This record gives sequence, structure tokens and C-alpha cells, in this order.
Amino acid sequence: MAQFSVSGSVGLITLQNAPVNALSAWVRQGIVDMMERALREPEVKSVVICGQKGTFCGGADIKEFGTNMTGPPLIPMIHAIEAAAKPVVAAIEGVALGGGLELALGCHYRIAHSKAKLGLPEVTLGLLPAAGGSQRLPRLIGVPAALDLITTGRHVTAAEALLLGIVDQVTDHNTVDAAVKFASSVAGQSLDARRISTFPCPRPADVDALLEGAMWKVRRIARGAIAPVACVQAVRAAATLPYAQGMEREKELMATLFTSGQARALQYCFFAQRAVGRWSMPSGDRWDTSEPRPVHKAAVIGLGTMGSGISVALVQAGLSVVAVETHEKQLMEAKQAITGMLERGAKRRGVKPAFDKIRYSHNIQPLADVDLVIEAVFEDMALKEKVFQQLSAVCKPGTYLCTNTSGLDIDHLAAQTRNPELVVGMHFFAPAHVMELLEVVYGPRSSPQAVATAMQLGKKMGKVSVAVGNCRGFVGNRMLKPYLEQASFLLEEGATPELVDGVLEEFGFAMGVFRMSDLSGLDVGWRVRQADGLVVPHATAGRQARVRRGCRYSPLGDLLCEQGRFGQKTGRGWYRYDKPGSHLAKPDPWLHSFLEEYRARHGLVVRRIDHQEVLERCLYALINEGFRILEDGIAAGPEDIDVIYVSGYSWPRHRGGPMFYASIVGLTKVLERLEHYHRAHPDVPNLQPCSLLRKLVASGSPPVNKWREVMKTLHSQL
Ligand code: 3H9
Repeated sequence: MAQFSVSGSVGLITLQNAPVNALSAWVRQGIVDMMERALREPEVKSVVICGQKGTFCGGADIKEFGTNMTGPPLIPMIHAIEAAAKPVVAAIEGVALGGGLELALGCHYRIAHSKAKLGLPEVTLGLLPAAGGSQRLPRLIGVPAALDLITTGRHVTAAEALLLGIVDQVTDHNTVDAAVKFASSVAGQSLDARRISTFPCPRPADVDALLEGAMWKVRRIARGAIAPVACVQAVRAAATLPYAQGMEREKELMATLFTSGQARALQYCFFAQRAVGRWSMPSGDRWDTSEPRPVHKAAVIGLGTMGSGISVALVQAGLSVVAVETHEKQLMEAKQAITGMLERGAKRRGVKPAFDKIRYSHNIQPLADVDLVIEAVFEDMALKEKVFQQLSAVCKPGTYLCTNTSGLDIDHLAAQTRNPELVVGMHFFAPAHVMELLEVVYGPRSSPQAVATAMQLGKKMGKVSVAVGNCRGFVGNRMLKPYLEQASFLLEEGATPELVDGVLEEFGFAMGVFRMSDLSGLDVGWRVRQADGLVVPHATAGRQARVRRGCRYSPLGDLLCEQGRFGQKTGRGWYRYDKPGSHLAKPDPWLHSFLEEYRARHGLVVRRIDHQEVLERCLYALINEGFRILEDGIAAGPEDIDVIYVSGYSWPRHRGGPMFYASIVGLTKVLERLEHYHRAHPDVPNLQPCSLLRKLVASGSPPVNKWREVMKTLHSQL
């Protein structure tokens, strides 16, 4: 709702809808009623709109979307504010986002607190600012700046908003008091020059080229998302049409977006991300309710790429860090790399680099007083065992011992220590100071407080933290394995890396599976397979070359590694690169002949493989493993898997994550196609549909938010 009070001659309308004062039906009704009252009452000469508890407004109520919306619509409400005969001032504290900023743009003046954030993030929800935002913002700040804000959805600080001309004043003091004072100073003044909808849109001479450039750019980076394209079209309308016609265009474009599957997927992602972060709900709905312990001082052991990135992320989160590397040369290189990353990060954020927060050491002795350690040494169990034994002896009682392993057994490492309950996994993704995903892995003996502390630390580091159970590869990498394997089988059967990658990139992945493998290095998986005894020297393998443990196995990746083709770093992999380290993947005639020879040697008959088969085999094998993960109780729900894939594996957000995607495609269809491929390739692993998928189909294929009810009947480790 909205509350009304009067301060001198100023009417104060306060939005009251915790936690973000979203514009739900009753809030809109409150604003309409209170505005009418303010305009009616003769002693009120001007009006201030603010939000309760230091937050102006987080925009339209996203929970209302897709429901039968009631209450006054937003657009006429904002128009009525703009048309008011008394000055209306928005007092912006906390956030003014989406509909919240659109409400502020309908006001005649805007005063923001210096810590406020403003923006039009609708594009991230598959929408556009359709309460006049796409038409008013370009009129206020010009086409280029409006395009930037509307197509990216980025939030700006109050200082940038002032510079751009979005707000009229910024204050460090009480914003509502400042706004009331300001409102009384402008009472009675003409508002002709304050109604943004009446402004002509400032048009640069090259506006057409500018809009075309913007369209080209969003199409290139949108990976098939339609909202950024609609945002450019809406700004084009602002730049080329009178306001009323522009509003019509905004409405048309919004109508298409609003009911699209992409908007549904993106809004699902918004809520899923919040749900997995709320892993310790007091209701006990999720697995734990433990209080995290504060972490002020942390240590990182092993300063390779991962350890260096983790150290930077910890320093940037304000922690004191001891960074340990036993090899002199590696320590020197890491110091240089970390200094560079801290410098660049500080420059981007407009602050001083916190070099004094990090201390380097050759040994673990200075770790005696740290609250938490993250081990990031080479992925070798024997080495990690030793590190955990040493840590357990050196660190003070109660220090949490975390490992950044990407798939080794957490419980085995915990067993090396005196207090296994203090051991958890913190699986970061490279580069660790940039990638937002963190898998927090709890072993059977990890204490709830250890997990709570790792989750809280992840949040402090700005990560999307997801608690997952302990199994080979955890959630993300475990699902990746069948995806990579299917891609390799497809090559054996007649596909090329270009075909497979093309299909996956068209689906929306930033990179296809082969390009991605080249980037991360083919040798990483090769070493793991070697340790698992799966790599057999090809020359001596004979008939067994394509079989391991009774299942079909594709040794293609191993064969490339045997030839020193590790991907980008060696200039050769599934593609060729002009020089080692270069990023531009080019089709490699050598690889094509190698595949032909390989197929001939093994008597494989080449078939024409179409796009549908590539997509279905790669994605459905991955999804099938997701169902197994749910069945095993390794992820708490489908949302957890989806957040992991969207945040860490470049799954296109506008498709909502693999489990959401499966529910949209239809579980019956996923099951049917897996059965089809399993029949066609009975010896290929991971195509046999798992029992949870069958069970869900038998239960009538409920929507993704109802899967838990079916899963409840299954065993859970959580
Ligand atoms: C729009 O405005 C369309 C219009 O242009 C046109 C219409 C015609 N609605 O993130 P948090 C909930 S589209 C409903 O954890 P923080 C959120 O789910 C909207 N609920 O807090 C969570 O609930 P729970 C454009 C919302 O402090 C709780 O509030 N606006 C909304 O880290 C706390 O959220 C946006 O895209 C909402 N609009 O961050 C802004 N917003 O406790 C979306 C939040 O049950 N919101 N909730 O899990 C945000 O970006 C962040 O929530 C915000 C606060 C920065 C505001």
C-alpha cells in the first residue's frame, strides 16, 4: 500500500511493500488514491514520493506476472503523476529499478541518495521497460546512453545517474528530508519544462547508424534472446516517433515479450537464484538452518590460475588473505598476476587496490590463526591428502578447511584431518575472480555450520553459491561428462566439430562443446581418464580401442592428446589456431582426415547427422544425468541444477537451465527421444532414461516447480 502524510505544505506518499516496495496491485491503488488526495487538498502545494525502510522501489511485482493482474495499470498511473498540476519529487533511496525508475521518470524531479542504484533491468527478465521507460529515458538522457542502460539492464550509481541527467540532485543526508525541502522550494513553479514525455528526443545526426550498430551488437551477444532486440526497437521508436506513437510501439513489443517462453524462463531463473541462495530457510524446508561463522582472515594454498583468482576474489570481498605457494618461480609469477588482477579490478570499481590485504608465504606456518583455508593445489589426491594432514596439524582448532577440487571425494580428504566436520568443498570456476558460480560441496561428515560458513563467504565474494552433495564431479561436471561423451560419439558416427558446435551455439551456448574443450585444455580430462585407467595406448589397443568396462568408449580426445593437441594452448586441438594461445578457432583439414581414417580403421559407417540429433543427444544425455543427480539427492531440486548451469556453464539463461528446458520441451518427449536413441545405440552410455524421469512422466509430467513432490518419495542425502 501507500501511506500519506503532510509535512508543512508537502504531501508525502510512502510506498509500503516490503522488502523492495514492488508495485503490486494494492501499491498501485495506494499511489493512485494518495495522488488524488494530494492534488485535492489545498494545503498541499507539492508532493514527494518515497519508499519505506530506505528503498524507493524495485519495480513491477514480478510475482504478479502470469497471474490475473488486477488493480490500476502502471502506465496511466505514471501519466497522471506527470500530468499533475503540483510538483512531484521522487526521493530515491536504495534502489529505483524497472517500474520503480519509470515511476521516478514520471515525477517532475528526482533526488537520490549517494548510495542509491538506478536502472531498467527488465531486459534481464525477458521484458522491456514498458511503463514508458523506453520512451522517457531516451528523451531525458539521449539515445546512446538510454540504449546502453535499457539493452544491458545495468544498474548505475547515483553519481553516474547525476552525470547522465537521470537525477537532479544527489545527497549524502536524509533523502526524504532533502526531497521535502526541495519540493517546498519549487511549489507553484511552472512544470511545463519538467514533463519528460513532452521533451523532443535528442537525436544525434547519425541516429540510424547508431541504432543499426546497437542492433548488430545486441544480436551478436544476445545468443538468441529476443528482449534485447525488442529494447533496441523500442528506443528506435522513441528516437523516430512522437511520444504517443512510441508508447503504442512499446506496448506492442511488450505484448510479444510478456507471453514469450523466454520471459518465463528468465523470470524462473530470477526466483531460482534466490531460492538456492536461501538454502537455510528457518522453516527447515531446505536442509539446514545453521548460522554461519564470520570469516575475517582466510588462506589460499596453491597459486596456480585457480588459487590466484580465488585470492583476488577474497581480497576484493574485504578479507585478509595469506597466499601460500611452495614453488619459488610459481610464487613470483602468481604475485605478479594477482597484483595485476587487483589493480585492474580496483580501477574498474574506482577504488584503490587493497595490496595490504594479501600476504605471501612459501609455507603453511602463517596459517595458524586463519579462520578458513581454501586448498587449490594440483588436482591430485595424494598431494591433497598431504596438504589436508598438514593443515589439520597447523591451523587453530575450528579453522574451516575447504578444497577447490573439481570432483575428488570430499569425504576422503576430510578423513585426513582431526576434525572432518570442518571440511567442505568450495568449487570455484575459472577465472575464479570473474565467474559467478560456486558449488559448495558437503561431505557426509561436513557440519551444517561449515557449509553455512562457506555459503555465506561465497555470497560475500559476490558468488551465486549452490550447496551440492558429494559425488564424482558434483553437479556441474558430473552432468558435463555425458554431454562431452555424446559429442565425441557423434564425431565417430559422421559429425564434425564445426557441425556440433554450430548447433549448440545456435541453441545459445557461448561456445560449442569442442571449442570449449579447446579453451579449457584437452589434457585436463585426459589426465583424469588416465588416472581412472581408461586411457589405453591406441596402437596396442586393438579391438578394445572403443570399449571400456563393457561400455562403448570414444578415445578420440585421448588420441588428440597423444599427439600433443591440447587445444588453444598448443595451437591445435579439435580446431587449429594461428599460434598457441590464440582464440580464433579454425576448421582443421588434418582433423577431418584424422576422423576419416579413424572411422575407416574401426569400420564405422558414416551417416548424415542432422541438427536435431546433435541437440537431442547432447542435451538430453546431460538432462538425463540431471535427473539421476536429483534421484541420488545430490542437488536439492531442479532449480539448483539450473542455477549451476546458467551461472557456470554458459547455458543460455533465456532457456532457463537444463531441467526447466526439459519441462518446457515436455518430459514425455525427452523420455521418448532418449528411448529412441538408446534403442538405436544400445552400447552408448547415458542414453538409457533414468527412473526419476520415468516416474515424473508416469505422474503426468508435472511442471518443474512440482517435481519436488514426486522427489520427496525418493531417498535424499540432503
Ligand atoms: C518491471 O518493472 C516491468 C515494468 O517495466 C513494466 C510493467 C508494465 N517483484 O534480490 P533479493 C523479492 S519488471 C517481486 O534477495 P537484494 C525477491 O524475490 C521488474 N519480488 O534482495 C526476494 O524475495 P524472497 C524490474 C521481488 O537486496 C526479495 O524480494 N525490476 C522483486 O539482494 C529480496 O530480493 C527488477 O528487475 C520484484 N520486482 O536485491 C528488480 N524484486 O525473499 C528485481 C525483488 O521471497 N530485483 N523481489 O526470495 C532485484 O534486482 C533485487 O531484488 C534488488 C534487491 C536489487 C531490488
